[in-house]
Amino acid sequence: MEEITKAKVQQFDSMLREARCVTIAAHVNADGDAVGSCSGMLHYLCENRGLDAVVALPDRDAGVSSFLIPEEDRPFFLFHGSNPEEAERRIEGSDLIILQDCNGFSRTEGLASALEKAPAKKVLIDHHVGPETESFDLVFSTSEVSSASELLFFILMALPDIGGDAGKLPQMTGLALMTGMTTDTNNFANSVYPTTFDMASRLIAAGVDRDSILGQLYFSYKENRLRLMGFLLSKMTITPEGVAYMILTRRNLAHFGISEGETEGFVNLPLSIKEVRMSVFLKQDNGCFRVSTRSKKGVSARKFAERYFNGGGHENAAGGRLYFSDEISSIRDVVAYLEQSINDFFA
Ligand SMILES: [Mn+2]
Repeated sequence: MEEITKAKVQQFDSMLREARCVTIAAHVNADGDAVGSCSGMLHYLCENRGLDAVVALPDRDAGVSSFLIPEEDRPFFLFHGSNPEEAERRIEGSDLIILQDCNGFSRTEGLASALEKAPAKKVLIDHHVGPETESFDLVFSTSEVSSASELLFFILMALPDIGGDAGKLPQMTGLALMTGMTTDTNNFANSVYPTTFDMASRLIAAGVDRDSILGQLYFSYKENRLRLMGFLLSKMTITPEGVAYMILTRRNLAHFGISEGETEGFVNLPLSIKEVRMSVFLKQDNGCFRVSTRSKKGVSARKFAERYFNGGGHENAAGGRLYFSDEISSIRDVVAYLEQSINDFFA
């Protein structure tokens, strides 16, 4: 992988050798890749390097990715959303900060100012476009990988103590990185590169139990999650431009007794329809709707999210927000804005 040069690996290795107190962070609304890459790094730093390392996330908890945090790991995960002082104190006292799965500190919301101000050395490991390189001492960034977990896997492989032997990774690191890659590729359905299969193959050879990961990710849902999915699909709108959209309100969630994090993946469903070129999923949040966009080749979900929803992301998988305002104050207004945006985008 071109991004992982000898010089950068050496620099990272010496940063780890000099570090005493490390904090690993990732983006808000942490997904499988964010939690997976953080847990993967955490176990490597603690078990193979003997470092004092913790993960700090902006959220209240790890939501659907909680299975990646077994009981004994909980003390090593700080959630700013539920205990801001603890997370901020830790960041202030760190001498190395590693940010993963986002292109800059602004994506860490509540953690951002503490991370920016911290006197620590800073490393970025990410697969999104537009890394904020000026905020970091060392940057590993390429969008030619499936996930931050995959990029981290190959960085670890290049470190002298691992020497390309995935068998030398802590067991939990292998499991966590495989999980992050699996969720970001939607189980090998998108953003898959030759290196992605290489990583999977080497981790399986090293004993990672993929069946148990798939069991946790895809065969452990609540009945009502599927019923909510059915409800939303039955109300889905498909525009003449081939854009499918679904709107999830707080009331829907309450009615089905489902948490917002459990609707992860819903946005992908409409793409199974031949005529659908892009899918847009809106979820009601505090004072806004969170917007997810997914597209097929030839349509840019990223541009759509950037242009109309203050967002960004990957070419075919992006997101943003639609804030309530004087003009947009009801679901009807949201639908009108969305329809108009779609019209404008394909005009
Ligand atoms: Mn990711």
